[in-house]
Amino acid sequence: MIETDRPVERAILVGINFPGQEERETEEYIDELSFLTETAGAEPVKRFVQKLNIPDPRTFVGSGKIAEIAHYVADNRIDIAIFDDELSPSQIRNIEKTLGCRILDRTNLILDIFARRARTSHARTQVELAQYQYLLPRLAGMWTHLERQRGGIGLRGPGETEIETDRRIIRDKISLLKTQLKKIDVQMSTQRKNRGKMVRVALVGYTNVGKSTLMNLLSKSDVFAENKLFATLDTTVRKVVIGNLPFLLSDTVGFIRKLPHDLVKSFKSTLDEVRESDLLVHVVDISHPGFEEQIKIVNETLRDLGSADKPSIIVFNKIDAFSYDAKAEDDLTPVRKENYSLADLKKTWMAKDKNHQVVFISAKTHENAEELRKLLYDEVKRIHILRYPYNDFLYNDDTPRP
Ligand SMILES: Nc1nc2c(ncn2[C@@H]2O[C@H](COP(=O)(O)OP(=O)(O)OP(=O)(O)O)[C@@H](O)[C@H]2O)c(=O)[nH]1
Ligand SMILES: [Mg+2]
Repeated sequence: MIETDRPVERAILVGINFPGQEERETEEYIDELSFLTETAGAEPVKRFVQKLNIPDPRTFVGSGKIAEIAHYVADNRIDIAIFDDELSPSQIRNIEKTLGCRILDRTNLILDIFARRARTSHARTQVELAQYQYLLPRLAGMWTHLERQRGGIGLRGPGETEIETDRRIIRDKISLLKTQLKKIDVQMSTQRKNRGKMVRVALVGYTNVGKSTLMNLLSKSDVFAENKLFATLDTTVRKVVIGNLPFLLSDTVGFIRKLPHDLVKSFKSTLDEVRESDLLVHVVDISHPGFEEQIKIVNETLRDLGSADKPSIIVFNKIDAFSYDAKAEDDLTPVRKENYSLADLKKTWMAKDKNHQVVFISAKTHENAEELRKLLYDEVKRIHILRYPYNDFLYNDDTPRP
């Protein structure tokens, strides 16, 4: 892979602190936006947060705030302003006019990262479809932008015509990509059917929680893992054997807060792996301060995929990186989230979630990996017996267990 030596673009981040949202929460959201920005290859230079009930319909943040941001942009050589929510076409137009730099919203940023990360033609086709779908309603705004760059020549009439031409080209492109994806879908579903009688287990979870690292640990394979968001876009499937029991394990794209809807739709065949699996292994990064909200978002996304009711195991990963503020004995202030120790969290989760098996591990140091293997063995065996009651050649009670 050749990286070109473009100077790193300087970005500012803009978010809203909505009613009912703690400041700490908003900070965490902007932290994530900042991580996304770095993953996309730009440098986050400054953050602007405003308390608002709803986003301003014209400029997302209020007019005073946008003027303050405009000053900062002018004084500090800012290339891009990145907004934490999806902007409407007219908001993009208005903000661009005021700030005079490139405007990106969260959706656009995520699409950009997916586009950079897509390696196979399948992933590229899926991302491209989502990108065109995002672009279609926003063409008018882009045209104004081009017009302005040309110093206003071209006037209104011809401009509108060109938008129509562009729209038609993009619509054609969208339907072409959809046809291509349908073909790929058919191929992939045939491939999946040919895998024979094996229980299928899917690793799911928020992005960057350690799914690929866990895949490598369990399958002794070498899947790409790194400390960036969306390191994995394509699904990898490996045969794993625990004790005498083989099953298929798949690693797939991670979820995130406000995952663009078009992206979820166009990643249908990638996510079919999740939809068609027999068991979900929901990986959670317990060292992340927002892990509880991440669990919620993953569960919502699973519900969207129609996979919320599948049997699942919750794996709390990264226990080696977990830290907490131990409270002194004589400290009488109320216990807060950050005062919970790992033992406290274990107790709480096991009590709270009686429907799921829970295990605490480190995919990095392999701590408790055996406990997870044992749990997987039991669950897969249970499902295997339910699904293939007459197929008992895989094990009998004399064979060794892990
Ligand atoms: N400290 C610690 N780091 C871990 C652990 N497991 C994974 N990591 C690190 O977390 C980062 C993300 O790991 P990945 O395995 O790429 O995570 P993923 O869930 O596959 O991420 P995406 O594919 O980007 O959604 C990497 O830098 C890993 O080295 C762990 O148990 N402890
Ligand atoms: Mg991964």
